[in-house]
Amino acid sequence: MSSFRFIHAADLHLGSPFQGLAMKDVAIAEMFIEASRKAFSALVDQAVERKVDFFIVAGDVYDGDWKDNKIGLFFNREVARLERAGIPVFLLKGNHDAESVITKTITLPKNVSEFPVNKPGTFKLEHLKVGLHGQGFAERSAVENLALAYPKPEPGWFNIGVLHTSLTGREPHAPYAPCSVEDLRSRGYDYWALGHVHDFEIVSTDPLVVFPGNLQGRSIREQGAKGAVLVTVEDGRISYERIITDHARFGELALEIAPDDDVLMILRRIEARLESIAGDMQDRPLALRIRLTGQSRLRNEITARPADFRDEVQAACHRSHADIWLEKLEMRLDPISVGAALPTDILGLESLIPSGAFPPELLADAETKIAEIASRLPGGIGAGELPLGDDAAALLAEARDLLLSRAAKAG
Ligand SMILES: [Mn+2]
Repeated sequence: MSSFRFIHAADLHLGSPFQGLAMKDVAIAEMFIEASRKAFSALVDQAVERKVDFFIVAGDVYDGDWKDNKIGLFFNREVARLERAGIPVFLLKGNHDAESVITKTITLPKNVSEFPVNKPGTFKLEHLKVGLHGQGFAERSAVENLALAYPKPEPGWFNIGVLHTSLTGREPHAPYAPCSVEDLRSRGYDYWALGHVHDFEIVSTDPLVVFPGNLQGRSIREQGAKGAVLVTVEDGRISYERIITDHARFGELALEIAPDDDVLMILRRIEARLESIAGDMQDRPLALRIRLTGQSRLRNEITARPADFRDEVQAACHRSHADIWLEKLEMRLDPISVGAALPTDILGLESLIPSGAFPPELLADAETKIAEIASRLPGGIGAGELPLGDDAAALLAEARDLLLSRAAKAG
């Protein structure tokens, strides 16, 4: 068997709107949007430098239909660099860039081959004795087990199955082209290049079944290092390594504060925890979600003016590293329960506003109103995404705290 190497990438989601960070931080949002493109360019650089023999993208090159041709022009320019380096590219359509979803088109260079969508197809690299089998998505939703219809392996060749799938279920990813690892194994291939799940995962080692994850995290739900996989086959022996491509990262920091902490002390605690985080950034900007918990005598004061306190926390982030951006500040503080003087509730607000769990009809009403607001927000809100990053109960609790603490201050 010949020796060769290839890159397996998936879920580029080019054109994906940026989710997270305050809308007012347009420059910061731009930096993160730019990161998705830079990540793909970095991967193309690696493919050319390491002289790979071919390049696979297992679905979701595009995040959805193009607003204009900008993203198609970008992709063409990058894959043309692969063509000039003599590297063939194999694309598969996923749920986000299914045949019926993408209406615009830019002619791609001759090195690009795309798997058919109505039946499985095979591409052969005769000189390497490599066969690539795959079927893309015709529609956004693919409910059949596509893998079962994949063709028999080319005998004596290195066979690769390319498939966009959630396997038997990978929450929170939508269930598409469902199949079991056993179904894949039954095809008798040497490697399965999967796409759809955004986390890197070695699903099986015999045969090697891999989700490379996406190239760039796009929201707080996509944390940690992101990239593709470089697979090397030497005399029938397969090895792989990850190529990290992300140019910006998302992270989370949970911190419990002490009841008597003043604002300065809270900021000092945050800065102390940021030291190691800043050390790990390797020149990437970081969008950080900070969650504060614990009892605090400052709870009412802070909750009454959330924007000022948020700016203080952002400033603390910048004192630790110039490129730590506060993605969100989650305040989960409890009032001090013992010996605390309750504010005089002149208006009787506390008795009017439900404490504890909210009644279902109030939650339903809140959800309707949030949906109304979401439909008027600028781009960036995907279908099924919670527009304000929290569920209705958490938003109502925040609103209740804000109202009560302002009323307490006024009283
Ligand atoms: Mn997908």
